[in-house]
Amino acid sequence: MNDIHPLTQAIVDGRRKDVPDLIQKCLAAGESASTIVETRLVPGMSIVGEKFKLNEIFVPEMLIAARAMKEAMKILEPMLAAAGVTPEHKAVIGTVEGDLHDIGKNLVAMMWKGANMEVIDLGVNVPAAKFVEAVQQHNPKLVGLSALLTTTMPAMRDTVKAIRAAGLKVRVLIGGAPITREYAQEIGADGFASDAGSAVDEAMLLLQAKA
Ligand code: B1M
Repeated sequence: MNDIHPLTQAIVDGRRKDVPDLIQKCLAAGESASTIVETRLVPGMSIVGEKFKLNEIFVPEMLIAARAMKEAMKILEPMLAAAGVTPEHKAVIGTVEGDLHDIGKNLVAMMWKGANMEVIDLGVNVPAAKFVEAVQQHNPKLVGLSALLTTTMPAMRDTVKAIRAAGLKVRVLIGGAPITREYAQEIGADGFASDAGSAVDEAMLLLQAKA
């Protein structure tokens, strides 16, 4: 059985060039920009996340799908803004101090955007104080920390410590190749995700959990 909407399928397949036409068809059929995001695009990125988790697709396919999603959002964002629709949640993300790896972190950021979150990306080599500053400035409910090196795992611990010491009411989700759920517990993070697909599920769990 295949009842996937053509626009959802175009996102899953990463067919960026087909996206504008398919969006116009949805709009012509009377769908609002927010309906298109919620019922056509976000489900597409969820399928991509699932396939990635199951090793049915890999990083290149995921990046291509995320590019198609970006193309769709480029068209729809002005309409959403005009209609006063804002993303449901806000998150800050970055790779911790001393670490320059950003491919995985970028994938997580893209998947979060695909799940209708506003994502403030601080980039790489981000000191703990900069995370604290960003949380104070943007007031997100979620902070994502990425680390790819065993040598930068302590910077992750320092960042969680600094966020807690500043008394900020924010959930911290961590990930990266050397990171485990046990390590997340050890350093007082609220959650852990092993890949970009799980990072969406885990973020939603944390965002819905009561303080
Ligand atoms: Co680096 N590097 N690297 N490197 N590099 C690794 C990580 C390494 C395992 C290679 C190896 O030795 N086998 C090794 C680390 C060893 C260790 O610490 N145990 C290593 C090393 C040693 C280094 C240098 C020290 C090398 C040197 O200079 N001597 C140096 C360090 C620089 C620094 O950061 N200060 C270095 C540099 C680099 C490049 C700059 C050349 C480049 C990075 C380019 C970039 O990111 N823009 C690079 C790369 C590409 C790699 C490998 C080959 C690939 C990493 C990658 O992008 N994977 C890597 C070896 C490997 O992993 N096979 C390696 C694909 C990406 C999609 O996966 O990032 O794991 P990943 O992200 C996943 C999950 O981990 C998770 O979701 C993602 C998607 O599924 N995830 C999160 C990640 N962040 C998350 C956050 C979350 C949730 C999930 O919540 C917020």
